[in-house]
Amino acid sequence: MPNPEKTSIKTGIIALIGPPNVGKSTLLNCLLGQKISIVSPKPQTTRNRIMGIVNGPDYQLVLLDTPGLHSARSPLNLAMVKVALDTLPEVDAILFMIDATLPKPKQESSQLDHLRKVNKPVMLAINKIDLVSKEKLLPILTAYQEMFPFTAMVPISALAKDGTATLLTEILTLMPTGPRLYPEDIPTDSTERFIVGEIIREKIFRRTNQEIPYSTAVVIDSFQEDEARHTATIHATILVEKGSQKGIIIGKGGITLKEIGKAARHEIQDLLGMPVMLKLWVKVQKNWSTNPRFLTELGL
Ligand SMILES: Nc1nc2c(ncn2[C@@H]2O[C@H](COP(=O)(O)OP(=O)(O)OP(=O)(O)O)[C@@H](O)[C@H]2O)c(=O)[nH]1
Ligand SMILES: [Mg+2]
Repeated sequence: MPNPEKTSIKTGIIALIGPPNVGKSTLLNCLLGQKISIVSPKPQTTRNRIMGIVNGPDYQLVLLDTPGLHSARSPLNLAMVKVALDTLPEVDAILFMIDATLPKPKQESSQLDHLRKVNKPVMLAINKIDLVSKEKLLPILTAYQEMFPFTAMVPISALAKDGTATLLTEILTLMPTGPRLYPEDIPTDSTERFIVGEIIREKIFRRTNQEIPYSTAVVIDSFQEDEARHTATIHATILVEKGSQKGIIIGKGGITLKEIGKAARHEIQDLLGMPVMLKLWVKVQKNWSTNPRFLTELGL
């Protein structure tokens, strides 16, 4: 029997767009109520489009987390920005996000030029308000109001889950009505294999510095679930571009790699809901980040 409630709900797609490190992935995880997209204090953590499907009794919102917009021009950086901009034609609305502690109106105004071209409703989310006073927030609101015809401007803290319910309500006003686009029981279109690689990459971002995180990619070599024993065995290779970087990732007596593996394994176990054997290797693959074929393999 068709259920009229189910065929005429608010349902649509919104892209989370903005500079690196403003909290786009944190917001995706917050609205989804589950960690799908990796987060780190370093810019340019997210490299791919990450989908999160949020279901309510009378709505289904498809959120697309994207890599931060930036002006670095290496092949990897260009591919990441392209991933973000390529989402724009397929969405119903755009959420542009800035960091309340670090507004960069000039830079962000030129990023908004990309959004002017697609002619879709754009909302502004001003994130990290847990770190600024109300007096500091007001001039930011005024400046951005003059910059772009945002449909709404919502101050939030994605980390403290403050203002995010209001944000969700505002987003839903921009969504068309229709049937659900995806089944209710899938939170994302990413494979477990992909998320496992991302978790390992997050631990590298959190434990290494300078150019190391940016010179690193993770490839899952094998992923085997033993259903009878209810365990999984995962082999993954961390690629770096130079021998010296390999040494840093491994660390003195293997300590850094051990820590990366331990932290990743814990989180992967939570994801899969079973004990995990995780084996990590580090391999030098010169210039992986400028090799178009390899970038395509990484979904870039
Ligand atoms: N204090 C505070 N920190 C936040 C908030 N939201 C995110 N962060 C922190 O900001 C940093 C960046 O968060 P991400 O979610 O990775 O940011 P992003 O925009 O996805 O970054 P890229 O993927 O690099 O573009 C992390 O250290 C987060 O914990 C917030 O509301 N308040
Ligand atoms: Mg991110």
